[in-house]
Amino acid sequence: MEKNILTGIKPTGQLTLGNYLGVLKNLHEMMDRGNCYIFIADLHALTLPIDPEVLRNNSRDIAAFYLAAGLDPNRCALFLQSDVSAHAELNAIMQNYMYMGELSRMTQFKDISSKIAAKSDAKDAHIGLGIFTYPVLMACDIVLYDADIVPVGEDQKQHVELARDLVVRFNHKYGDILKMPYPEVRKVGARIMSLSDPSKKMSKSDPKGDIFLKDDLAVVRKKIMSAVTDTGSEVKYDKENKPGISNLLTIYAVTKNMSIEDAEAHFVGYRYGDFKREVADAVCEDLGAFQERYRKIIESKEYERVLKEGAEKARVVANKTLKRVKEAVGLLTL
Ligand code: ATP
Ligand code: LTN
Repeated sequence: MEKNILTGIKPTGQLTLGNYLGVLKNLHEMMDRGNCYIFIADLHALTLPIDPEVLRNNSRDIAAFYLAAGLDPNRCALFLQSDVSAHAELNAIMQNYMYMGELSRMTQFKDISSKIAAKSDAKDAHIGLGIFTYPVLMACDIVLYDADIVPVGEDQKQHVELARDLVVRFNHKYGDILKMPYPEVRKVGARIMSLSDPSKKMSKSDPKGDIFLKDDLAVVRKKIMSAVTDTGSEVKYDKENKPGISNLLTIYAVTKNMSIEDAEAHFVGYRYGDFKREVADAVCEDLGAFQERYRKIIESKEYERVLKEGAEKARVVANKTLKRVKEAVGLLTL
């Protein structure tokens, strides 16, 4: 039977080269592998303060980015999480089956809440409930579509593991109701690091060292040319001792669809400067074509129809799961 593949992306900021290489570039392969559900996790974006107009624009952008990256709306469902009410409904049920202890052990929650708590201004130091219960909603996103495979970056693996715990717990109590999902973290490009500090993930909420997908190509080139490198002069993949060079090699390999070994072999004898120039050429060529497609999609508003039709397809599947769960726990479905 065909596998169900589900992934979500939070519209909290400008997408980065990390999102592009880690997720968007794998769309083709993903559609070949199974039934794909791809959604914009806009409810998750509300877990930290965000300006309404920024949220709206980010959501539109993400839809257009997915289409520009080659997503075929006839072969998958692309939709807004908030447009399929079953996510929020299932969340209201599932929050009773996850525990405060396990949620408080989540790395993302610990990181974010400690940052908020450390804020100097006490009035900004409130930690919303949503960031704490984030993994409950995420588990609902996953089980609603009977997802077999959940492609995520390394940082989100822990949340998918928790969704698996929930499935075991729920099914143990009510029978075989929920499907068991598997997190899938890609090897190459799974974690693109910051260009200014290669010990940190390139992340849209930490914009230093980022390349944004909407950056001017001249800016992209400049950022790559001034990326932090390491001591020594050899272009070699060695994450421990050469994190900066290893990151640039990863970026090159994923951009060119080649293995790290092949990329390394290609750069034997190169100096850092020439190496960076070639990485910049590769990224700019790829990103330039991508940006052109994105602009056309935004102008034509093609994303609106795609999102509406995607939500219709998603609702059919999600509502079936929701009904199964409601019946299992004893809610009357009339
Ligand atoms: P934030 O910093 O706000 O957590 P993010 O940049 O990590 O945001 P998400 O919306 O959390 O982005 O993630 C979207 C998808 O992109 C996820 O699958 C995530 O793991 C992946 N991703 C994010 N950053 C990177 C990165 N630097 N390298 C590879 N994949 C990434
Ligand atoms: N938490 C994820 C986004 C996300 C997601 C999901 C990913 C929300 N729900 C379900 C996979 C499956 C993130 O921050 N990247």
